[in-house]
Amino acid sequence: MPLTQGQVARYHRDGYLIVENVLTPREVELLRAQVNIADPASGFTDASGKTSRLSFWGDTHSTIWGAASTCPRIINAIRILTGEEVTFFHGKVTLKEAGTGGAWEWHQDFGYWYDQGYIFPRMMSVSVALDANDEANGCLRVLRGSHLMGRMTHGRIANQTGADMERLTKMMPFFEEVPAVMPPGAALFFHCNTLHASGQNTSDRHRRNFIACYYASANPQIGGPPPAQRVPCPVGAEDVIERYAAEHNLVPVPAA
Ligand SMILES: O=C(O)CCC(=O)C(=O)O
Repeated sequence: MPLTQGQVARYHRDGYLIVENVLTPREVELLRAQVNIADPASGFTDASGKTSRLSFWGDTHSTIWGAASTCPRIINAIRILTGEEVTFFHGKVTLKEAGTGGAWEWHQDFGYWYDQGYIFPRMMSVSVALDANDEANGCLRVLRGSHLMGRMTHGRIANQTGADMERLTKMMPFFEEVPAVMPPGAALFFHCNTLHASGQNTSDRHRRNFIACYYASANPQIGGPPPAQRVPCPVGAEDVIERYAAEHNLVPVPAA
């Protein structure tokens, strides 16, 4: 899945890029089977009290999510879009349950990664749809081009980190708000300063996505290891997800 020059240019102009068929239907089914809907551990509450669930992973070898973070259709796109070598940062599975899943407030990821000491916003994420993402089940929404204005002040909104809403409300008319409507297997690549949010899941369908985050290996971090010691994110085999599943006897779950 090489990106075209046009796609790369659109990413730099808009701060995001949606690409379909990044994962195959079988890869999606294998990953979806590993989302633990019953896991009560990881709720993030929005301003109205509804909850989205997140589970995190921190390496590229001990889970199928780590393996997926090294899938060449993902990691090579990340390297092309950042334009430099990248290191795996962390990943998360987001679950918005049918009917009850909560919203994510407007924020930039660099709004809080900055507080972890990263000097430059040379960091980005990919959110891969494991279910169809649409407005009814709370798809991600992005403000086109907002990555170009730099980092906003962030604070706490319920138990999430959100952008300064007083300023953002006045800024919104200057941007186009784009819902990231995606079929399963599609991916939203987005810059760490792109403002994004997502609504509540008012549908009768779960919304499951996995998000993998990366930083430029040469991006210094206050208190972190020297950039020269950073390990570039491995690039897995084309069938890295299927191989991981076969080695660990994981079985797919067809779409509901
Ligand atoms: O998955 C979503 O709807 C939003 C998640 C998000 O914005 C984040 O984890 O930073």
